[in-house]
Amino acid sequence: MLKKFSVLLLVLALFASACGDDDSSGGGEDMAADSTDPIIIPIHNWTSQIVGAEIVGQILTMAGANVEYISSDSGAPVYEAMCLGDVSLVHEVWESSFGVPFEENVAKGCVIDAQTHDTKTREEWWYNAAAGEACPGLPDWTALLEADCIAALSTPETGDNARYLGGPVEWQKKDPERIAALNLPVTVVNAGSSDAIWAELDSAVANGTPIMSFNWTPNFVDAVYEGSFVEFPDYEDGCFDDPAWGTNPDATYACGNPKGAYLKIGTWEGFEGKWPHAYSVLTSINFTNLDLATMAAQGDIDNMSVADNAAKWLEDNADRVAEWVG
Ligand code: TMO
Repeated sequence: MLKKFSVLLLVLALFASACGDDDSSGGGEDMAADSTDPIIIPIHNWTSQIVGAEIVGQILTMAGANVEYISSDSGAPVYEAMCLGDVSLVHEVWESSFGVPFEENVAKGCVIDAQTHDTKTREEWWYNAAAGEACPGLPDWTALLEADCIAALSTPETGDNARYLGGPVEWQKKDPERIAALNLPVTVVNAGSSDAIWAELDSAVANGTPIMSFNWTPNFVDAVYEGSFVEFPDYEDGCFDDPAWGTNPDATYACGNPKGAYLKIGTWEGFEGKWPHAYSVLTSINFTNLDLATMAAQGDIDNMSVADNAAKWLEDNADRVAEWVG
């Protein structure tokens, strides 16, 4: 009797351990069932990410997962939260903005480099057509050393310096470092939101005023406004961390941001163990440049709501989504 009982216990113990977490919804046959705990998806502050978060959440829901959203800083804090398991994934890890905190936490082991999208990204200073006319040397960055160009880009706020409208500080651009390294007569003014950048861009273009602001690709801007990225010295290994690199032997960041940079999906280290099926679906998701540009354009040009934007993208890409969901 005692022996029979302990065999039963042993069987139960094996069953429990094969099912993973005790809060798992696993039934008798489905030993690898995902936990019913919600997968926590962060919402950041630019359109493709906000719409993509809704799309990723709906794809994981189709795969049987429960999802929950939280608003989250997109810089180092979201990777720290992911390390603690408080955020389950980031589906738009932009190399140029977030590569450093992402890779630091991957190196610690608490964040997983789960998937690399086909999307190739660039985040850089950008100028409109009027700035191009005022600064004929652009896109080459040395145009920003010319007095006429600087005067055309200066405002009362920036005095004798040109004004550069940067993104929100949480996007972690090294603009002050670059300005110091290249000795540029430029003052950074950080916008409070992406919408604030687009509003200024729109009125500058409407008024024919030169403007230099942060922009990135893939985005909607190319489809609406004439303009180009400033070409700084090409990014190479060492530029961001080795002062000896580049024209200024005493400073890092004497270069542009990487071109053709990655866009990745990162997850909490416990994601795959807790939601193995959702993990395999998540890591089959692969956004292209056109996907992100479309999400951005549907939101920022067509003014679609996040819900309508995501629904349209999911409908237009139903075959790919069905393949990802399996
Ligand atoms: C991370 N971002 C796309 C806003 O540059």
